[in-house]
Amino acid sequence: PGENDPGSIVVTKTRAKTKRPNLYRVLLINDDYTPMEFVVHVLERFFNKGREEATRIMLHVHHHGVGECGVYTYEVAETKVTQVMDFARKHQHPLQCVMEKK
Ligand code: TYC
Repeated sequence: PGENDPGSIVVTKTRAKTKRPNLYRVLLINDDYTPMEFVVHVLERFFNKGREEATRIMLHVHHHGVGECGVYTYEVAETKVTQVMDFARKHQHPLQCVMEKK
């Protein structure tokens, strides 16, 4: 095949680019004042965890200082952070929720 081969046909295969979205971890930060039960409730309500998983994550944050609640695309992660921060403020707890790129 080539320019000097009049009988040849070049077949170009194209491959659809399946680009994966950037993913973000949503993290809870430990503090000394937010009640454990409130954190468990947050994990159930905003991160769709069952009571057992929610309790496991809360205790992980309590003991290690930080822990993952879930992994989401940018807009979803941003929404979760805003929902948690608004809910914590409304109940006057200092709970902090942040997102970080994976
Ligand atoms: N350390 C808190 C307490 O002892 C509980 C807690 C857990 C607070 C997780 C925040 O993200 C947090 N009441």
